[in-house]
Parts: sequence; C-alpha cells; structure tokens
Amino acid sequence: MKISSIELREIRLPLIHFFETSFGRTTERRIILARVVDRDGAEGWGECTCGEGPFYSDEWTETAWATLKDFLAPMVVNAEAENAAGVYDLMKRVRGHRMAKAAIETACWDLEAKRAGVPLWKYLGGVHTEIPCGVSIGIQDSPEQLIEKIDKDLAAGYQRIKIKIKPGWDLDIVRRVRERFPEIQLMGDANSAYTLSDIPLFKALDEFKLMMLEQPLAYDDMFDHAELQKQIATPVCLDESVKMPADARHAIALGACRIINVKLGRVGGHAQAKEVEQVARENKIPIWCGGMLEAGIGRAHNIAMATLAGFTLPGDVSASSRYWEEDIIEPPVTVSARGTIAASEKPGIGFEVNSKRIEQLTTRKETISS
Ligand code: OSB
Ligand code: MG
Repeated sequence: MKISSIELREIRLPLIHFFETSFGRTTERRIILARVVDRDGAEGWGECTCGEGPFYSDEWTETAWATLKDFLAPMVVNAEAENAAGVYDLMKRVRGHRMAKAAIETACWDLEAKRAGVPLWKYLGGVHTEIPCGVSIGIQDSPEQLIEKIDKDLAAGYQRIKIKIKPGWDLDIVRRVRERFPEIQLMGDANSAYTLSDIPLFKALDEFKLMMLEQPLAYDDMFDHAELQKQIATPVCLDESVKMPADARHAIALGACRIINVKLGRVGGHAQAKEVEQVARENKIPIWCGGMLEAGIGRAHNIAMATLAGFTLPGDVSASSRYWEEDIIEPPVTVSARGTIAASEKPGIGFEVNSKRIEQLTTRKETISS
C-alpha cells in the first residue's frame, strides 16, 4: 500500500445533549477527519477520537492536529507499507499520540477493504454479524433526569446501561437507579475519579451487583487497581490504563481487571486493537468496544472492530441519533429493538461519507502530499 495524499479536516459538531464525566462537560465536538488517497485515486476515511481538552487522555484536538500535519501524515505519504496492518509501524518513530495515529491507520484499513471489495469487519477477521449495544449516560443535573434517560434508552432496546460516577454522584445514585431498575445490566464508569482511600465506597457498591466498575482509579495506574480488585466482588474494567497490547498483558498478569474496554483510537488503530483482542481472548478476559462520542466515521470503525470474536459484552456504540441532529455518514447508525447494530455488507466502513455535510462543518483543512 502506498498513500499519495492525506487530507486532514477539523469539523465542529454540536451534541444534542451535553455529555458530562468526572473530568468535565462536552457540548460541542471538534473532530479531526483523515481522508487517505492512493495513487489510483482509491480513498479511505478515519476519525481521530481525542477530546477537546487533555482530560480523558493527554491527546486533544490541537495536539492531534499538529502531530498529524507535521509528523504523522508526512511519514505515511509516499512511504511503502505492505498493507494497512503495516501502517502503524511507519509512524513508530513518534511516541504515543495513538489517537492521532489511529486516524490515519483506520483510514488505510477502510481504503484497503474498499479496494478488496470487502466489508471492513470481514477484512479485519470479524465473526459477529451484529454487535450488542449499551449506552453511556453522563452525569445529569438531577437524579430524576438520569432515571428518565435510562428509561428512554431501555425502551429503545439497549442491552445495558452505563452511568458515569464521581464523588458526590455515586452510591446514592447507584442505589436509586438499582431500586428503580432491579434487573438491568448496569455498570458505573468513574473515569479515574477515586483513590484506594475510597475502598469502603467500592465495598458498599458491591451490594448493587454492577456488571463492572470502569476505571475507578488513576488513568496511569495498574498496581492500585489490582489491590482494589482483590478487595471487591464487582469486576474492575480498565479503560484509560490500557493504551497498548502490552498494557493488556500487564493488567491481566497483575489482576488489575477482569474486563477490558477497548477503544480503537486509544490503542492506536485496528492492528493494535486486534492484538489487544487476541491477548484478552487467549486469557479469557471479556472485552467490549468503548466510545468517544464519535461521529459516523469513527462509529463505523468501532462497529467493524466490535465484530472480532473476543468482543462479547455490549459496547458503548449506540445510534447516531443519540448524539447528532444529522450524522456525517449515510445512512446514520441505527440500533434494532433488540439493542443490536448489524454489520454492513458494503465494502470498507460500509457507510457513505456525506462529503457535502462534512464540507459545511469544516473549520480547517490541510492536504499533505509529499
Ligand atoms: O470513559 O468511556 C469513557 C466519552 C468520552 C470520553 C470517555 C468516555 C466516554 C464515554 C462515552 O463513556 C461513550 C460514547 O457514548 O461514545
Ligand atoms: Mg470509560
């Protein structure tokens, strides 16, 4: 594979509802899209999943833009890679910046699958023809508002509910939600808002039979998570702490988690995600596909990844209409009444990219071609 040009764009896309986590509130996304083109004019699309500030991870829109434009795109343009799986190595000299790398890497997979005339999920080796879906519901202005949102998502068919927790919005909230919905698959995501001194809280949460507790402790810690897991019955799930296949190995060896949330951007693209999936599968650790409030291109890549065999739990991939007035792909992502998304039979990411809409949303654009 040889890419002759990479077009980078930033688009702005307002969320239908604000999304709040323990690290802050998002109302409008600033998303970088990468379009790769080869010498025959074939194209592929990728989306950078970083946030608008260095809070979930150290990468954010400005660092990703600069790193993509000044370093990553020039390393890939006109370089020879055996295939899309080899593109990550072309960018190896840059340390970290995995979400920026994934924007280009995933675009190359889309291009290669399109050239082969095969849906990306099959090209990746996926086996599930549809994926089970859950929702991630942010911190709300009131518990009543949260209950109302859960009601609505359950009525739409979603298979599990994830609520965000933080100090002051945890035990009482979980208790209220559990009382109202005794049987549902429920989990909490703390986004690193706690420390080991909160073990009494986590022990108290055990009573509510959460499916898992996502990233309760520091984003860069595994050791304390292992200590916590020893002391509580609820499975710990790591998100932020797993940035590469080796992290998955280390976390499992340490007993730092019993479940892993895999995010395509966080680990650096499809080739890395496949490795994480393999590590988890071989160790019988269930995994699921996380979300980063992606627009349609990122969402489509997530669906493809989540068809890999190891992805057995409902992920945070839900319908476009939960986030956007109008998505940037056609058709938008929809979820069945059983809470599933069917993998597309069309080549590549399996959705049409709405170039006209993207053009309207674009705030800056740069083309790197040798
Ligand atoms: O921790 O999983 C997270 C969104 C932004 C940053 C971090 C996280 C999230 C979500 C949203 O939980 C998942 C989604 O619906 O895209
Ligand atoms: Mg998370």
